[in-house]
Amino acid sequence: MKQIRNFINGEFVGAGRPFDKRSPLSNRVIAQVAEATRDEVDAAVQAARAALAGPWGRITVAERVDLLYAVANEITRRFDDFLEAECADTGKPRSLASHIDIPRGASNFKIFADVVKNVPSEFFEMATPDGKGAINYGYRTPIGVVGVICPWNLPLLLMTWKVGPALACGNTVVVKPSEETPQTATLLGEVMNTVGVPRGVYNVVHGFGPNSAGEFVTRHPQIDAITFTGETRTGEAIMKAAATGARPVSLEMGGKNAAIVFADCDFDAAIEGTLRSVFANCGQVCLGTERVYVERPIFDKFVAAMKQGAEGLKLGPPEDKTTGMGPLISKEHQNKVLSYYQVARDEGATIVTGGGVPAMPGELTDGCWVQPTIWIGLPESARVIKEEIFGPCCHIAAFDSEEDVLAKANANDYGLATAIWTQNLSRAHRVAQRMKVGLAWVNSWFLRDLRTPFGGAKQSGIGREGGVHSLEFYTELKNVCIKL
Ligand code: NAD
Ligand code: 6OD
Repeated sequence: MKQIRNFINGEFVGAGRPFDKRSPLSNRVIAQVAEATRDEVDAAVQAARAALAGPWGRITVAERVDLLYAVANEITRRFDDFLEAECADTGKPRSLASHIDIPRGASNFKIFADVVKNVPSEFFEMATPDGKGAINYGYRTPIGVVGVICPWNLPLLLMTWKVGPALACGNTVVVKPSEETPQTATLLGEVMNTVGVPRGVYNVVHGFGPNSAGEFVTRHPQIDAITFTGETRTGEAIMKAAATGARPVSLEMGGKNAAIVFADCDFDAAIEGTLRSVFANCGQVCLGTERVYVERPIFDKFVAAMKQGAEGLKLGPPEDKTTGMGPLISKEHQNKVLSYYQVARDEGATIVTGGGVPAMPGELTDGCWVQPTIWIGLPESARVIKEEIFGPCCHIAAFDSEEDVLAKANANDYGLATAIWTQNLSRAHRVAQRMKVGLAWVNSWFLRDLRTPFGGAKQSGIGREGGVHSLEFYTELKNVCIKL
């Protein structure tokens, strides 16, 4: 049985109780993970503090940048190891992880190395009464030891999305991966050692949230800032923990994203993009679409094409090249998604396709599989239209005007992302600007330029990360005023 340990001060350790990691494909135990004790979390924080005061705090930006490039290159060199670990933990298709998760794991280090190398600081010259003047410049310092709390849906991608900029800015980190996906964060510890990142810069502690490693990290008084991706309710708990000591938080949280499809869209592109945004990663993408609004003249044709696309998705294991969709992450999450499938039936939905558990062969029989599912016919007040499900499902509704669809699409507590499908350029801008979200895609979905701001409005998040925006969170910006 594989043993997965904590990575503290450059060493793999594990004094705590082990817990089981199960495969989403079969529900069989595939590894034992060492749950970090409170003392181990404290040791990780102390190691991170020592590294900050020691070698990591002293190296030049150029040396730091070289190390981050080396990390990225080593991830790429060990691509197959990362791919195998990510697919084992999540059950996601290799075709998906090899295109998105692992390459982004590497590029998240390069982009932020480039940012810190190339972004200049601000400078203001001012007049003074004595006529001699003064100058002001902005000077950035690391914020300190950053607690990084991660989810399970895109484990390496979302963890490095935070660790990359944190390290690029000169901080050290204590990472708490999701209990469901411990492997790639641990593997990254090996990479850090191989390329010579000083001990204590990157630490990993495994475990759960409340009364476990997650809470031990977020409540630790020597954690200077907390960056989190996960459910909104968890983000609220973390914000409360961070209030003690008035520590800054960056929160990337839940979504209930709407796709808006106008009758003038490129129909095939809209279908392809919407199928991807609903079913990619088995619907477990925070940016994914769970509400689809389609202009009435093309509604029936759109629903029929979505049904055909969903029914054409082949469910299967990661290594099968024909697999279009894997399982959900866990039995617990499968039960949650299936409970929403029941809620939709209770609320009177018309089930266009799916709604249950597929029969899977052999060792996949007991895995966390659900059918790709589409509903129509529900009122906007229905729970499956209001609440985040985080599964491969959507409700499709017709709309009659721009005002109509904007009112419906914006009537939600979340505000993460939207995808707008139209060939009318003016309308595209108008609707994108009026959607209350952090990210609006037009004629695409999940097209990412890592220099752009990423984050959510309303209950989907606090703050923006990406490009220079990450500097706002991961550094302390000081103004130096010099009287001449
Ligand atoms: P989750 O909130 O259950 O867990 C996330 C992490 O928080 C895990 O590591 C967990 O152990 C830890 N945790 C839980 N309770 C804690 C506590 N009290 N204190 C400290 N840590 C705690 O989320 P999840 O189920 O892993 O991920 C799915 C959710 O993440 C969905 O809601 C999805 O929308 C959201 N998400 C958002 C984004 C984004 O960028 N906005 C990206 C991916 C996922
Ligand atoms: O692309 C990214 O940088 C990012 N943070 C994606 C988040 C996806 C949510 O599941």
